[in-house]
Amino acid sequence: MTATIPPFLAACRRQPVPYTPLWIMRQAGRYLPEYRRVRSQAEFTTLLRSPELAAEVTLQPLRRFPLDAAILFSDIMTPLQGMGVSLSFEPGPVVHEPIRTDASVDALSQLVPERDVPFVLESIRLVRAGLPAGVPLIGFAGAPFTLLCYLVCGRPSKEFGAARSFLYSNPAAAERLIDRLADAMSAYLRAQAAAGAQALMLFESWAGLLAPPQFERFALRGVRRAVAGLREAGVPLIYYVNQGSALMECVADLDLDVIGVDWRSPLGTVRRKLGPGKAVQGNLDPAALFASPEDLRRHAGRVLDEAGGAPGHIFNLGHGIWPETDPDAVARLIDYVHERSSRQDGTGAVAP
Ligand code: 1CP
Repeated sequence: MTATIPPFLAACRRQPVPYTPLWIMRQAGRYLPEYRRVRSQAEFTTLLRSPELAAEVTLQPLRRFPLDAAILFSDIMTPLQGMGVSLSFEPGPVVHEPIRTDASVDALSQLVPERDVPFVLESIRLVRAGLPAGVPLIGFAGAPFTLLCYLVCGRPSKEFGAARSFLYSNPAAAERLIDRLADAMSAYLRAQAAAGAQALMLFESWAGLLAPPQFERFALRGVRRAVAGLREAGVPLIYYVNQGSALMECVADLDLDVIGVDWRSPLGTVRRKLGPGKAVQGNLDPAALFASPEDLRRHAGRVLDEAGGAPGHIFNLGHGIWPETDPDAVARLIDYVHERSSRQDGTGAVAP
């Protein structure tokens, strides 16, 4: 007899599942009182660098909710510190010397994960030891273009104008930076899988800033290069493309298993654009968690209906959960998605 594969991993591979698996972007974080308690005792960077604390906050939402996956508590900027970038969190990342010249691109050191970020790998080992067998752990990294946005601008921004103009004013340096970051994130993700991560996710949080030609030239250049060597890790690969509804045709042929999408387009439309070769992850508006219980069920039900019942849907929010969210609303959402999707017969129909 073969061991049953956890629903999250089955859905990543577009295999049938007993119910739609669900996890929540930023499920470990400030909306949980137990996270705020740990955080009141330790700086964010201390949390990131202490395997015991990072493992503890990773596991917190799993103790509270029947989530179908865990995601390592870390930040997309963590490996950049390992490459020699000086930064702080205020609370978003602030890069003390933004990268805008060829010389500063060349000054980035190569990332050797075991040497430069051993605490991340140790956190992964501790989380795996503390997780129930049916709940896989997702490792992650920032996608190269999204990291470039923070490195070039130096701090969070609505438009990331300095990053976008850098792509036009110095495209050669931008490509070199993308390549450096892609190689580093590739090594970083491979090390996470070797330490025990059972799926790997790239966050393209700022994809929506780019028109398709720039997205192809810079963002996808980085993603293709980052994932080129990752298939041998043998784990599903997820690419989250925030505000990417105009970009879905561009990502359909990537060698990846799952595309994560925001809430701005219905999943049915997204799936038609992606074709049958990709699973989808998403896409409830994080603001929907502020609806009445009845309305929340309606909004979540619409996401399930749009996903269509064919294998290959992982329920999630379209972006990170807001710190102001009531954890009880999360509990209701998870129960509803599990219960309602377990009545689907795999063809998209729902039993009465
Ligand atoms: O004060 C605090 O407690 C720090 C707030 C915080 C937290 C809880 C930051 C700073 N990062 C995190 C954790 C984090 N970041 C996780 C944890 C795991 C989980 O999901 O439970 C993950 C996956 C990230 C990834 C991340 N960091 C992304 C990609 C996902 C996304 O939200 O689009 C991005 C863009 C960041 C940058 C960042 N780090 C922190 C903040 C507040 C931000 C966003 C800044 C901005 O708005 O530009």
